[in-house]
Amino acid sequence: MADVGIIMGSQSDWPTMKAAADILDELGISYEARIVSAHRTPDRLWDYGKTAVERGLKAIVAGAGGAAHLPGMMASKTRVPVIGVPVQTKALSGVDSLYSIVQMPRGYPVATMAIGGAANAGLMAAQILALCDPALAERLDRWRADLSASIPEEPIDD
Ligand code: RP5
Repeated sequence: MADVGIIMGSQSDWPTMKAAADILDELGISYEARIVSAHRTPDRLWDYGKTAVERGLKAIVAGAGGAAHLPGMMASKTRVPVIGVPVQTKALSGVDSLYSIVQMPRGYPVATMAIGGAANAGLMAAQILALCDPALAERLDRWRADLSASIPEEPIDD
């Protein structure tokens, strides 16, 4: 059984959303990746949201582009926290996706990441899970310390 669901509106979102999967792999967190479109497969969206709690999902990372209704619709269907990733688009550079995801009405929040911010979505899911998983918390602390240590104090010429 997976702890995190990574869902996206289209196969074309996967190159973006894979960054969330990569982070979860690094941190040893189980996940499933599914194509669930708000517009093209609404029944799949409904079933996914309806069964999310009973299937044991603890966070859902949802990415979509353009008229990006997937994260918000998923948040309306389950109390599992939904982390939204606006996928970059050609016509409007992903601002359309961002606005579609971030402006949720009171009662149904989506934790919205930056445009293309799937890696941070994976980290946010990890931080939620770490609240109740001391071993994961330790791995996450180490991951953050390693990142910090990799930043040089002084810039170098190229
Ligand atoms: C959205 O429309 C998807 O999330 C995707 O970002 C965008 C384009 O989808 P495709 O036409 O590439 O399938 O539903």
